[in-house]
Amino acid sequence: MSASVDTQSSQSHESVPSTTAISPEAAQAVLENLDREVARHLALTLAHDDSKFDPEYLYRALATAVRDRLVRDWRTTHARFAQSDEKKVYYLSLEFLIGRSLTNAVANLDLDEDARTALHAYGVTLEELAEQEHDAGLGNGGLGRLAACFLDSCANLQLPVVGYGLRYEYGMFHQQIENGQQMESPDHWLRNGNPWELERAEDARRVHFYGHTEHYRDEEGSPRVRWANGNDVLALPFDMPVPGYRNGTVNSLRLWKACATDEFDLEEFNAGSYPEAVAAKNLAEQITMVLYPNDSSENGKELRLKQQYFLVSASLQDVLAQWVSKNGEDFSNFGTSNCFQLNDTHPACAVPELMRLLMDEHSLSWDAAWDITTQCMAYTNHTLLPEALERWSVGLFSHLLPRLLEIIYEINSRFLAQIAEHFPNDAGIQARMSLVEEGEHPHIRMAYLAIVGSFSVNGVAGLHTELLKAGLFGDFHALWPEKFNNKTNGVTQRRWLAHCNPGLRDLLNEAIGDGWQKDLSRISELASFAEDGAFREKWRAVKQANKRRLIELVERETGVQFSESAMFDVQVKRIHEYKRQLLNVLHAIHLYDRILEGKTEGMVPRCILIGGKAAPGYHVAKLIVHLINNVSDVINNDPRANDLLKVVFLPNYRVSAMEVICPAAELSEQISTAGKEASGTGNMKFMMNGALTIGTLDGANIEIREQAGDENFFLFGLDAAEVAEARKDYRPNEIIANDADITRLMQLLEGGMFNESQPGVFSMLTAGLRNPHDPWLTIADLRSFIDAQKRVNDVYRDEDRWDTMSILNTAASGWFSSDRTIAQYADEIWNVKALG
Ligand code: 26W
Repeated sequence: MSASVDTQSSQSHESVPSTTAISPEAAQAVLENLDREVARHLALTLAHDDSKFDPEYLYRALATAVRDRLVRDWRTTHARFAQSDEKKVYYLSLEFLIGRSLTNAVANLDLDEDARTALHAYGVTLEELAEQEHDAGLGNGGLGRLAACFLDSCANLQLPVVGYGLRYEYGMFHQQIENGQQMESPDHWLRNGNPWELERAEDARRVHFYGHTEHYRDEEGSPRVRWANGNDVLALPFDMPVPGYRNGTVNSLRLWKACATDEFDLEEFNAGSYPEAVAAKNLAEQITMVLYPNDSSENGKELRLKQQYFLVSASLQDVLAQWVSKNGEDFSNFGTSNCFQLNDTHPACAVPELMRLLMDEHSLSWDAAWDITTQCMAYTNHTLLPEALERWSVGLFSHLLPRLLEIIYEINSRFLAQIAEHFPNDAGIQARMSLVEEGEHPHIRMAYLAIVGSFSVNGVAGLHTELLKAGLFGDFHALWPEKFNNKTNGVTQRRWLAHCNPGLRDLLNEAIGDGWQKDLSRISELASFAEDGAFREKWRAVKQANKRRLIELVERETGVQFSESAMFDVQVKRIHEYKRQLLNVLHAIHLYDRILEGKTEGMVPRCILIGGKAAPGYHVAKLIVHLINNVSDVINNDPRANDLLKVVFLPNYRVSAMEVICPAAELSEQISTAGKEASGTGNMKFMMNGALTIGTLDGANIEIREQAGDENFFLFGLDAAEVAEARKDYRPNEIIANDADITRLMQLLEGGMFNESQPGVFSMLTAGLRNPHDPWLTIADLRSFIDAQKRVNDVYRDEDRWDTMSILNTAASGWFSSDRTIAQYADEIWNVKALG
């Protein structure tokens, strides 16, 4: 190796010896037309023999050719980022639910025409080829998809933001339905390689686990701590490009893969024989093997804590190494030049880990390190469900991360002294606010750790933030009101409108120009077309075409035929009791009951589509999936119901399925128990695509209704305050007995109509509905829901009125662009400017 290479900073991606350096511009000039590049990659990069033409190869060739075109802007964006002294942001998340990348890159680089021309010769369309790509399903649901939308918006706004996450070998599990029940199988999304990632071995980091701490004095006599005798695991980064929309910016998402270090094998496993030692690599590599499929209850597993610390430690070391290579050991401006946004508490170990790195590795004092840490950490909460709040057992912590636990204890003792002073007369407050939940098995409260270590705490919709301030984090809000703020979620209109709904995109472009793709507030101009008959015709034609696309998907996946003239009534999201898929099923049974009773006058044909995954260990959620499938079987096989009602459970709901579903939906079901859904983001995708919402006053539904107008939203149910009140004296059995419709539908359900061969399988669900302590108050909202659905039915009969409402919903969706959300994070939390 030449001396000139040795002196290059190992941090710099630009570290190419000068004799062979190729500027990004020069590299770009080498590229030929896209069709030639595709042919070249097929023949040379992939050595594909095109006599047996394979679409999988063609996909890879096109993806590689498109990626080559991203590289110039990627390199210049990276260089600008590395050189700039402006503040930078790091979005730390255990989940990035990216979906597919090909068509997104094609659209953002404006390569649509070129790609179509290139594919013409192979007789394949871009849409067909895009189907070859496996979804990158590195997330569970809302929180993970939000992270992906945020990265897209940061690139669109040219903000200096890097995403940091884990490169799971297996993403969200694949869901199949057998005999009505959910079966999980592994999702090996990387099996055909991933053309969108670049491995950066030169930036590998080491992450330490287990061992113990040693306190000693350095040469100057200062007290120091070292973390000794543990195991190291190597963190190997893979970078994925995040292209901005036609603006020359390509940001980065850096995903870490866990690898064994050589020492790990040889020192720790020397006792065994060589093959066992090599096999032991598995232990280290397990860390990033699989995404945990829970989205609402923490399970306290050691491997999960390892994942969290692994992400946090590798990412913070990465940022610090870049800082040191530029600024040396001077950290005086670090806190004002960097911001870490914690996506829920999953990366909350960042607080003690940054303290550790600054003190133990860079010799800062506690006070200096604490000032920096609390200057640059910001925490987003995504859930009010108590069972989803992370608590790690002190025993586990001290075993796996002994140095971090010491630091957490020190943070806590200083914090408790502070609150004793602030609340001198409140005896219980220390125990309530302590970072350590005492008891036989003490636990660390990760949300409290995140709040104490951060300068900003935000909720994800107006109601959610208010409930956090008044309830869950009430004591903290009393102590530090200025820390709390709201950032209502959003979604990227580029994927969730322009890409997934090309018919509507073209119609919008024709009507109001294409400015909305970069700035969704422009979509309000659409409102002036709401009463325009000719425009409504076109609007309807687009929806019908999208419905035909969904009809094909449903038929392919389930064998059930939806009718184009029926109303498409859709609920897709994770299966959870609080999201009340059960309420939707009860309504479906009610409609079926009316059909059986012959009371169908004025009834509009409906196709009800439900999709979503249940956490593999969440028994009740799996039972709900089973019930939906059984109800679907009975109704779809009853000729009496045929023309009026279909119910389908669509298996394996995922990003690429939503791209077909939301453009076709007419009614969006957002029916959670008020106060439980932090925000929702599916609700926004449906609204953008012209669906009307039937919903409770929960999460961002409240803001959707405010934007669209009460008259363009189907409201039902108790609000959050009424829910709290109703719980005090809730008598579901009386409600059932006093309502003839509800009595009859419960008779169908409890009489075994949907489980003839399996008596009692659903009794847990029906008992839950009848339980006065049912936390979800499903029966309390059922009458109001049935009535609201009747209003939906009646409006749908008036096509023009429905389409006007639909247009007005899309026109009012500008607020729900993640560009707006990210602009608020940038101004109000991060204090960062565009690096144009
Ligand atoms: C520890 C297990 C676990 C894993 C994930 C608990 C909780 C989660 C997430 C917080 C669940 C989640 O995705 N929450 C959703 O976040 C969305 C984005 O802010 C919101 O729109 C949804 O309302 C919220 O349920």
